[in-house]
Amino acid sequence: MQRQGRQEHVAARPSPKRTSPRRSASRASGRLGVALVGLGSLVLLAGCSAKDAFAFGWPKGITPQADQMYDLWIGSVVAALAVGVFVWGLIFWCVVRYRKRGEELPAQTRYNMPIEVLYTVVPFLVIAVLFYYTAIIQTYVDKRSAKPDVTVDVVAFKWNWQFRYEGTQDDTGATVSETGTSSYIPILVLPTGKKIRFKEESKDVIHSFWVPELLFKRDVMPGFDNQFEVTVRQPGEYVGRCAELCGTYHSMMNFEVRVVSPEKYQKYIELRSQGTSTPDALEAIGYTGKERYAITTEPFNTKRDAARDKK
Ligand SMILES: [Cu+2]
Repeated sequence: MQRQGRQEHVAARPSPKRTSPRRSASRASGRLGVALVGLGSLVLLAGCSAKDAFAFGWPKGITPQADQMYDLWIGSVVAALAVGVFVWGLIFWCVVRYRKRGEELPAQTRYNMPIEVLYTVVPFLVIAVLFYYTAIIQTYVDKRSAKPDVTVDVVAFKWNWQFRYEGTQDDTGATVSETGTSSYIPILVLPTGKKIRFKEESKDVIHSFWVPELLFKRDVMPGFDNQFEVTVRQPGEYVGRCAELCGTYHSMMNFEVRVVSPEKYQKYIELRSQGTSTPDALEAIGYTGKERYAITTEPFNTKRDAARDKK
């Protein structure tokens, strides 16, 4: 009979080999190794370089303050990974070593004082170390020098910015300043390697002064004298934004920061003091053509019915 034949065939098959626990444990650790190598390759391929991959997602900053924050981030991630790998290791080891082999339960361990003390004390130590470094770096990032080299008054209003260079005077006797409008992006020119203090002031609601590359933002609050200080290492053009939802045109409240050499900064301020316009003063320090105006962002259409008109 056909049915019988099939049974015979099944019976003739060699019985599956019993794998020893040690062999299956080594196979499992082999698979784990392959998975980790795969994960590592994925991280490396996703980043542009090894340094990017080992930044663990931390963006690049342009200030010494940002470098310190990077160190804190790396330290925290390494600590988290060390704890994670240890815990995952214990879990996988238990899964393989104590998997069910029969009806008999393995030895049950409870109230093991050394272990309980260990897993109370070690997390406390980890948190204490992280807290210590967080406090140290936060204090460093928030530090203000007795005498900054440049002080900029940052005035936020719905929905734009005004920057005033303290200690300067233009041809009308007023402080050299830069004010944005809905058709003009304000450009804030700053020198490299100098201690720059920002003094914030809001004319209406809460805004937030944010240049992503500084890896820092501080709220601009009515009635509060919020300040902070940075030293910018790298020249370049950086977009600045309002990072606090402040109303209808919040998303359009952009500005640009131009970081130039101290000599160019000095020349720019001198020209502005003589009454030269921002685009002309920028041209005099090497920004020509379209670069006389903002290049990292552009004025948005603030007409409320603009979207409707497009349809
Ligand atoms: Cu705002």
